[in-house]
Amino acid sequence: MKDLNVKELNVLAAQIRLETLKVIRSRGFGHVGGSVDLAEMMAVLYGAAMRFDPKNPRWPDRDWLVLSKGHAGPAAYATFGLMGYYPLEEAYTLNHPHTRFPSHTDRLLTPGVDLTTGSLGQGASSAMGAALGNKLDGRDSRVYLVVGDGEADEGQVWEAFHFAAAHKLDNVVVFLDMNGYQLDGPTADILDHGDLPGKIAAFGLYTQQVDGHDVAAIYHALEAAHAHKGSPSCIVLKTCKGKGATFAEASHAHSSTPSEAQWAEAIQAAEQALEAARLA
Ligand SMILES: Cc1ncc(C[n+]2csc(CCOP(=O)(O)OP(=O)(O)O)c2C)c(N)n1
Repeated sequence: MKDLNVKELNVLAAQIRLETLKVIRSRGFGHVGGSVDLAEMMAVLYGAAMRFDPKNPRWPDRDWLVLSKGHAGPAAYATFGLMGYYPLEEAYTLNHPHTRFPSHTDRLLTPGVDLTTGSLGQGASSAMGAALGNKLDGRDSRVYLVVGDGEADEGQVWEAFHFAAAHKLDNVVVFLDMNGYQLDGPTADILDHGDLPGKIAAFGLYTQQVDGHDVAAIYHALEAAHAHKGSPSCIVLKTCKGKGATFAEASHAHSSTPSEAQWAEAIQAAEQALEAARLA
């Protein structure tokens, strides 16, 4: 890990949030809520934790990101653009015909995407396979897997956790985005998980819970996860679905089709948040 620089990471998170909004705006509508809430996590991963080479996206010794909640693709596209995988403006073609930037992440299309995702649950299993493969190959690469709390309704997620614990995959860090909402309402109303962090811990993952919008808390949790040996880790991120998107933050909407005026207001607010982070 790079040394912790809170200001730098907050600036990066604000850039990621702004660019995520711009990417989705290029299509006019999309999965805003569950994309913008990952900005701080993405900033810590790509700004301080991960080993990657934008000029060689398939570098065998890279760390992997598996965005199993693949509908958050725009947050990945914004981050990869900012990291130099491609000119950022290219991602302003989200879901346009022949784009390299589909709404859900596709490893055959977009540099930086390690696994194709979108069918919820499947990314969790694929990520554990990649982690086991890296171990068998003698690589010290890590796999960072991002799962939604609604996604955790899928039995496949738990099968993947079971597998990872049984195979002692301590090269895996799961981020569980606990924003409390899924596609059509609060997660607790649709299929209540009860004590989600407790259940993950019971499956054998070294589990921590942090404020998902606090870059220092995420950084320190990652340090602890990296230091932990013998079992996979999970960092439960307590997040606000729609964080920083003026039209989505209060409603926690899954998909948004804002008016032009709402887009303009949201972009302006995100620009101001970036400026404030730079001045802090
Ligand atoms: C197997 C499968 N079933 C249903 C869907 C449709 N779907 C897309 S996103 C979503 C809700 C996901 O909720 P959550 O994981 O909490 O995502 P977040 O709220 O963080 O965006 C659903 C049901 C899907 N993509 N895959």
